[in-house]
Amino acid sequence: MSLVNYAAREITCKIVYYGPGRSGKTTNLHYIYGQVPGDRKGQMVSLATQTDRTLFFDFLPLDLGIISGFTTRFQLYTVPGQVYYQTTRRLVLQGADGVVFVADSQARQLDENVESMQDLHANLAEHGVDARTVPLVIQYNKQDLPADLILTVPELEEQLNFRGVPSFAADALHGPGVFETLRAVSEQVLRKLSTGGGG
Ligand SMILES: Nc1nc2c(ncn2[C@@H]2O[C@H](COP(=O)(O)OP(=O)(O)OP(=O)(O)O)[C@@H](O)[C@H]2O)c(=O)[nH]1
Ligand SMILES: [Mg+2]
Repeated sequence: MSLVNYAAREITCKIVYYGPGRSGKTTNLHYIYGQVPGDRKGQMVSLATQTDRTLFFDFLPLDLGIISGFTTRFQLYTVPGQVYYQTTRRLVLQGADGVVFVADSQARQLDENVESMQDLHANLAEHGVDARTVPLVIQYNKQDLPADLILTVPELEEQLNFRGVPSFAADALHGPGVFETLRAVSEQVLRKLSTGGGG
């Protein structure tokens, strides 16, 4: 739920990176954190297990500067992808203004991607949100892996992109696709806000 403070002319939006375990959600935030200048970001908070799996969530506040006269801030979150953390995922998703679905392009992860996409829609419904109205962008991550291990973008589109939302091939480890994805979801969120669809 975006917070709009008209008196202070400030907008704060929540973007949630969703997807199956090990698809690269935390890696996206690390890459963004590493690229954004110090005066544009707050401290990144990661709550992870010793083996780097997200335990609760990651959090990264970003300052986008002034847009249409409003100081605009985005708060990026990741959910823990492991099936076990269903309750946490639902909590972190609550109040999201936009969602990035990070898919793992590896062929053997196809079922996990499909399940996670269904899980996303079930959890949005649980919050009483019509999934078709939530700004959503899909990222096909790990496209840097050898071609025999991964599905092509058209193959992934057919399995995952029923709404025909914007989608991007990515290699979150090295950067390609990371900011394209963030920009696309940001634009959708701000467009929805400016047309009065924000809550
Ligand atoms: N080759 C390659 N590896 C990646 C890419 N993105 C992430 N990885 C690796 O995949 C593993 C999992 O990445 P994470 O970012 O921790 O995955 P996650 O989605 O946050 O996982 P959970 O927190 O368990 O849900 C790590 O070893 C990353 O280095 C990518 O684009 N290409
Ligand atoms: Mg993680």
